[in-house]
Amino acid sequence: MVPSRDLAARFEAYSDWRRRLSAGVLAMHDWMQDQDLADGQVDLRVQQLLERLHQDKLVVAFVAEFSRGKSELINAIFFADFGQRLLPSSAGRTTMCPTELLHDASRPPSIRLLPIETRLKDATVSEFKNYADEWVTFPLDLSSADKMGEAMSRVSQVKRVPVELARKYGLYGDGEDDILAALEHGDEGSVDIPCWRHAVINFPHPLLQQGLVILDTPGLNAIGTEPELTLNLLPNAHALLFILAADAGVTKTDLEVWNQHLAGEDPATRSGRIVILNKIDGLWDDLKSDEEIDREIDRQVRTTAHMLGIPRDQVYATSAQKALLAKVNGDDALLARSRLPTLETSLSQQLIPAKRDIVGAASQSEVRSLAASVRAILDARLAGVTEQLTELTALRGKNQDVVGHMMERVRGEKDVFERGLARFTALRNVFTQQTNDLFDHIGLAALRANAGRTRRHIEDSPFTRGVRNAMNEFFRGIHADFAAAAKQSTEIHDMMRAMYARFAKEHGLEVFSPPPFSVLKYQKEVERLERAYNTHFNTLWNMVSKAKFALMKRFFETIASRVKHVYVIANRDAEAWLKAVMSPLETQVREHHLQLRRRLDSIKRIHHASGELEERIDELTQQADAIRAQMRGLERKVAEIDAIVSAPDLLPAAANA
Ligand SMILES: Nc1nc2c(ncn2[C@@H]2O[C@H](COP(=O)(O)OP(=O)(O)OP(=O)(O)O)[C@@H](O)[C@H]2O)c(=O)[nH]1
Ligand SMILES: [Mg+2]
Repeated sequence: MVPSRDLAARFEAYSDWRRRLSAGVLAMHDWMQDQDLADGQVDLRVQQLLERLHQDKLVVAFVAEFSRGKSELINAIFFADFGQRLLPSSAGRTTMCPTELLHDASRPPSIRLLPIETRLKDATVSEFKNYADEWVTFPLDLSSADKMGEAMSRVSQVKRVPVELARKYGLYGDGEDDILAALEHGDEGSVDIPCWRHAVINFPHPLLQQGLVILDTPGLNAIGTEPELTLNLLPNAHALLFILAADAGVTKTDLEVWNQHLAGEDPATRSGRIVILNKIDGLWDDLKSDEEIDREIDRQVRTTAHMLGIPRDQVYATSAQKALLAKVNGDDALLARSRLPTLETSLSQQLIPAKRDIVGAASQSEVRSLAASVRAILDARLAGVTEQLTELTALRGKNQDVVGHMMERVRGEKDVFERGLARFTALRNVFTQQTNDLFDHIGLAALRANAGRTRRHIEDSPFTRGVRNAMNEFFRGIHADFAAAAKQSTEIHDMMRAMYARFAKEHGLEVFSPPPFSVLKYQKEVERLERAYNTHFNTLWNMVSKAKFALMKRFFETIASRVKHVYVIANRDAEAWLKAVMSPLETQVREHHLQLRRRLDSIKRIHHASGELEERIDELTQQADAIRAQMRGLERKVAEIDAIVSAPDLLPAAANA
């Protein structure tokens, strides 16, 4: 079995697992609906869980200096089936813009390109993704590998423009370390720049259809000019593959790329990093024995690991070019010699199970919390029925007077409770007010105002100190927002906890302790952005002298757009939390009210016709049994989902061999 099939098989098994998990969740939801146990809140949460499972992506990014063989490696691992090179790969700078390969079934196969001119506008690449008219789209003809290769070759298109214009785009400066210093210079005062800022290739490759997203990046400092890459695409990738070339060794610029984009401060975030020492075919020397060659490769691998400060087994030696050739020609011996199979196996073994664990744990915890909310309703119902049963059983053989007395008591209880409902309504009003305050702190309006202020400050004072102050102010504002939100949510939490305790005490309801809301996650993410900003600020500032301003503004817009994303998630989470805190109380109140009415009802009936007592006791016993059966049914559904989550992969036998 060819190991790229192993990657495909594992990925297919992972998708299959996701499908089974979705089916399990769907079955649980169907059952809840059948049993009349799903309300709007449950429906919504199930919907969201299914969507998350469906859209789940695995992003693998290739990062390196130019000409190390990123594009060739992607061709060899993923696209050898096409019998030729799909992504352009050649000596010198080839890939000129970040290129995402993915599959989006809602669009026809195509390559979409964002013109470089958009660098003059404030919006970020992710924002542009929402506006189809900003992109130039070419269809992909899947029946012809030649035509596909031709369409994909556009990612290396350049055009000659006056130096002044390149400067405006933030692509050209005067210093020695110009971003694109290696660009071809034309006649006096002109320079070649990339035609496109970003490319999205949409095509139905089996792996991409399963949710794999490949990110190919351009080498040579170009990463730094597109903040979208540094701040968004790379940090969010599940795996980063860093490529070095055996013929070049670890150069100064390789180290710069590594330190800026891959090294990371936190060892935990370094887990998805894989280093590839490519072009080992350069060491294949006919005058040396295989052992000598292996020793030489091993020596280079050790040096590389040492220079990057990583364990030796995190470095994989390969020849992308020979692997592609071998796969195209079906030459197994050459493929083995290229060592690509070892890399592919380890990629699929490390990446996919880790991803599966994360998705499985998240889904399980969501299912448990859903089941718990349904269980709480069932518990309340069972408690109500049991109480009625006790009451009625005690009436056996009692005379009408006693029954009348009891009716009065329950009626009194019901009246007291209904008067208590006024307090519940008052609480709802306070809750709504506090909720509004919470959203004032972390609402998008607050962020918009803060970003607007920062933009003005940057424009008013476009110097190092001015920009730094403005940015520091921006982050201070955000931290203050989240601190205020934390305080507000604690107040809400305290109030609700007190309310639950009081209801439980006064009406004999079950004590529920509402979950707290933590803003730590958002604060951490903002801190990460702030760190990224601090790391890249100086580099950017020194890189371009004249284009500084345009670049800085774009840099700020990217950060602002990431922060906006954090706010959006925080808002969504806060909304879900508020529901989780309030709706059990609403359910408790509703159920309790219903039970009081039912109790009163059945005693009334018995009061009027005493023959009904035994009949009513039977009825209630059956009801209690039915509720218990529902509880068991719910447990079974959760156990079924647990079993799916932890089931071994359904790998085709050959992939395990
Ligand atoms: N000998 C040899 N050449 C290779 C190997 N892998 C890639 N190359 C060649 O190296 C050159 C650069 O490869 P690319 O795939 O374009 O490199 P890249 O990292 O994508 O470069 P940019 O797109 O410019 O950032 C091409 O001519 C490839 O054919 C290899 O394993 N062995
Ligand atoms: Mg390339």
